[in-house]
Amino acid sequence: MMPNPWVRPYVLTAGRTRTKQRLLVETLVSVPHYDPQVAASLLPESRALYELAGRTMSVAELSAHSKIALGVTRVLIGDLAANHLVAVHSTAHSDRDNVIPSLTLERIRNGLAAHSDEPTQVPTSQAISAKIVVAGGFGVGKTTLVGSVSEIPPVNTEAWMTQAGKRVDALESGSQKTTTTVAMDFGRISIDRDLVLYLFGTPGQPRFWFLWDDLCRGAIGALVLVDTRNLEVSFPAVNYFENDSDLPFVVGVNLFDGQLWHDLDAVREALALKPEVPMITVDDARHRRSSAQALMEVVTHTLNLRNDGAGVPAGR
Ligand SMILES: Nc1nc2c(ncn2[C@@H]2O[C@H](COP(=O)(O)OP(=O)(O)OP(=O)(O)O)[C@@H](O)[C@H]2O)c(=O)[nH]1
Ligand SMILES: [Mg+2]
Repeated sequence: MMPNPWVRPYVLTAGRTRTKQRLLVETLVSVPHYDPQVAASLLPESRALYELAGRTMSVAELSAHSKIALGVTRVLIGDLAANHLVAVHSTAHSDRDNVIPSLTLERIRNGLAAHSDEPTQVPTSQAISAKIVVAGGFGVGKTTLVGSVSEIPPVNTEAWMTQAGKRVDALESGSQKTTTTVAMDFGRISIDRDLVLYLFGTPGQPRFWFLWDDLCRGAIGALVLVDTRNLEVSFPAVNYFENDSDLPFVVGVNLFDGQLWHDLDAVREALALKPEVPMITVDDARHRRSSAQALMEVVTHTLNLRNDGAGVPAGR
């Protein structure tokens, strides 16, 4: 059953915007014991989420497929979990340690190196998830890169996000806020049946900056794509990771036509990039191997920072 588009999002949650469970965008949700009678007893939105979670998917996928705002999805999943109808899986990043174990990072790196176009595997009930953020300005190849390496078609359907969820309760009297939609890329790579890597492309429009913190929370790191023909469009992304986030990041020069027009040092200077930020080239974002290689560099960078003891661990 499709959710009712005429209900203001937070009416469904009685205005609540928080959950007890830690529900990151990549958190996997599954249904331990599907019961059709339970499904029939649920309100349409909760029912839609319950049915979808039967396939074990992330909070972001649940939101995108059900077309229920991310914040509302979180609250409804929280309610389902409180009633033991769905299981909320752990993520690779735990708030307690504020770190992703190095062994998990190595598993991800090896998985990216080996990854081929195998059919999607259904994650086990113990499966955990991790994520890498793909950022950069308009037209730098974010969707292309995510799409080339993902085992699912890029889910850049309109993932419904509400500004209300972050800032203003939609029910506030006189509020003019309505639901806004954002095309958000995400992709999925099953490292194995117990570990799923998600990729999230950041929405570029400035009015969605507030989503970046949410997308970056608990991530392994970020890949910031740049196009040397149009460097300035990626300035805001570089600024964000330099100043507003402690997430490790790597800058990837997308070569588009396979040619490096400017020396990497010149690009580094133009971006005013600190020397410790790695710069790599992405030979062709349309090809899985190039894209996987770039993602491996992000994982390697995070591991190196860890080993140097210099870096802040993945996560915020
Ligand atoms: N030849 C070539 N074309 C590419 C490559 N990467 C991206 N493109 C093309 O460049 C255009 C923009 O790429 P997108 O992946 O849509 O870029 P984006 O960063 O998602 O763009 P926005 O979401 O609009 O900010 C598309 O037409 C792609 O097909 C590449 O590595 N080689
Ligand atoms: Mg795009």
